[in-house]
Amino acid sequence: MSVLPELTDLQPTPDDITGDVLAGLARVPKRLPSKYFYDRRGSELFEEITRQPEYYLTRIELALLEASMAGIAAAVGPRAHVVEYGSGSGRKTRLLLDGLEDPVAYTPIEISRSALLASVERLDREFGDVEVLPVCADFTQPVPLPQPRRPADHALVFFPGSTLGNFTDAEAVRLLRAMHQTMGDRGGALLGIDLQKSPDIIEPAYNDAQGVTARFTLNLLARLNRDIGSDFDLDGFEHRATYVEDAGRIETFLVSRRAQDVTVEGRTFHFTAGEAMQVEYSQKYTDPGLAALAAQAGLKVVEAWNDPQNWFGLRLLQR
Ligand code: AVI
Repeated sequence: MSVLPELTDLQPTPDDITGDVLAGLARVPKRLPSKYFYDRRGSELFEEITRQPEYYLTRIELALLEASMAGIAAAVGPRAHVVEYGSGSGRKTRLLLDGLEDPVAYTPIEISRSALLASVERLDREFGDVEVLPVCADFTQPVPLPQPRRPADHALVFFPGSTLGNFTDAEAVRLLRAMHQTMGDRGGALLGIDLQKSPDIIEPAYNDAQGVTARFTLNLLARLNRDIGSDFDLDGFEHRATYVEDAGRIETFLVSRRAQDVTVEGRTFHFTAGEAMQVEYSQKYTDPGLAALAAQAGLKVVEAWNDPQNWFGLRLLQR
């Protein structure tokens, strides 16, 4: 029988969330952090997004990972400690752990305890030789890495899904600096990045016909109401996602359908009718753009793999 690996639990407390939300609502324009999308329901809805026909990112990245795995394994080298920022559903992780040569350990760092436990339980059962060392934490903050029993040759940070694009450039550089630290001298980082292309392809991915993305965005408010006692009226807001070509990113907002007040921790915030609160960025990259961010973190792009249409890329970064 498989025993669940020991969990390092640094999950954010309701006080952390309240602090972030109060700070975001005090800004002009108002802003909520997208990292709070991923409670249990939010993680389920994100999984559902990845199955929508318009959301090409996951489908293409999985195929690309599969097609490029031999080259990735050769570039990464044997006996890696794989450290994943976010654990997702584990589909990409499974391909990576299967394809790398003799991986020693796997550490997913994931903010949602339910998503972390579900994926870790499955992976631990499937990969008996790989020590699984889960950490429940916000990976945007420094996280001490657990040490595997069998020494690894190097660390490989795995950050698929173009999740880097959910951060502003300044935050992305901070995250890349954290990766620089985690990977050590001989390590690397394997990033999945969505590439710039026609808005006709990008915009529908964030406005699917079934409305799953809209439910995902609105779930942020339901989650905050439950966890920090705010009183957002879910019928009072609607999802809006637009591709801003100059910035090369999708900008997602919750737009107030009417003038209304929202209370958080006894503080009242007024929304005008039509006021747009920013909730997520999804940056789309060019190679020079990514190289510039990496350089600010002391990293170089040393290998690149794209799908045949150049819609999505995998990039290996090293010091
Ligand atoms: C997780 N992240 C990379 C997704 C994205 O594409 O920005 C989250 C998402 N938001 C709406 N749809 C998907």
